[in-house]
Amino acid sequence: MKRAGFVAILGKPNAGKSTLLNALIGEPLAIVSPKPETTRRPVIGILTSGDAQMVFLDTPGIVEHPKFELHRQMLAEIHQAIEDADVVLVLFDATGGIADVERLLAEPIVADLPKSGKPIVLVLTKMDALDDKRAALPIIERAMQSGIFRTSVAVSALKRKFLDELVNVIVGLLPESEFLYDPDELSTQQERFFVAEFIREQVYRYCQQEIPYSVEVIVTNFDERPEGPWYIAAELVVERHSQKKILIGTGGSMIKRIGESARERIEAHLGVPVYLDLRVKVREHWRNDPTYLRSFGYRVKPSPKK
Ligand SMILES: Nc1nc2c(ncn2[C@@H]2O[C@H](COP(=O)(O)OP(=O)(O)OP(=O)(O)O)[C@@H](O)[C@H]2O)c(=O)[nH]1
Ligand SMILES: [Mg+2]
Repeated sequence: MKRAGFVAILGKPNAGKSTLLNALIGEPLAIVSPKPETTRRPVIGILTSGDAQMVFLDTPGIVEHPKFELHRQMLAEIHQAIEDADVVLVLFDATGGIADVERLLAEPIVADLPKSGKPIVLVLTKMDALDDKRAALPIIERAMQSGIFRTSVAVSALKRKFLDELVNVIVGLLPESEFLYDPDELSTQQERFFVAEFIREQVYRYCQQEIPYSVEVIVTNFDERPEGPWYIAAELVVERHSQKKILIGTGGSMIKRIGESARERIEAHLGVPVYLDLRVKVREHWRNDPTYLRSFGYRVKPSPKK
């Protein structure tokens, strides 16, 4: 008997959702950063193990106070992932305290999860960062009191600890089904998407303050040349001219550093040499502009007529 289904990974920004997705599928597919609000669009990662196939949906973090249209779009993606899911994982950083878990439980998205009728699993992550593992117990106890969760599992995605236990729990909750995708597939998303994400990852790595949050990456050319390196061109879109200056850096030093690191990451992923051509463009206040967001591929609904 085979089992298969979609598994949404939810949680606050920085909880470790993308790291968990990568650890589960064994490939650094989703971008990761110590800065919050890294993931903006769901990342799909497929794990086929024995008679079970799990299609994981890594989602953007649940932002407490949405400030931009982009944030509202990220929240819409979370709702969509819950709708698509057969099983929902809610991640909590085990180094957080009781007050943090209370805040997570009070989030409307989390509090409303039981209405979905889907099995919800609490996943305590970053257990490696706890000196005293017993500190996790009151957190689990408080979360389980809410009645939201079917069960709980404590893991470390970084150290790949207790992931088999988590997978066993998930498999037990999946519906009986034939596999949804080819067992050799890791994702269903286009390489263009991952390339844009890998570039954005380096912006999060090298740039500070508001710059990473103000950058969107658009792949404008993806030429799989039969000979020589593949030619990939991308635009880094910022909100202001001052940000463009910082992103380019003195004598182009910053954009060069981002480009070199991103190229290495892209080459490792695609397995071919790549020529990466980056340009910086200004699109004022794109994070709050539905037209820009739509042109960047976000599924923004038209605003209601005033
Ligand atoms: N010690 C430790 N750190 C972890 C673990 N999992 C993730 N991290 C770190 O936590 C930070 C955030 O990880 P991400 O995977 O980007 O978190 P996320 O929930 O996807 O964040 P957003 O996409 O911003 O919502 C990174 O610095 C990770 O290295 C873990 O199991 N142990
Ligand atoms: Mg993420």
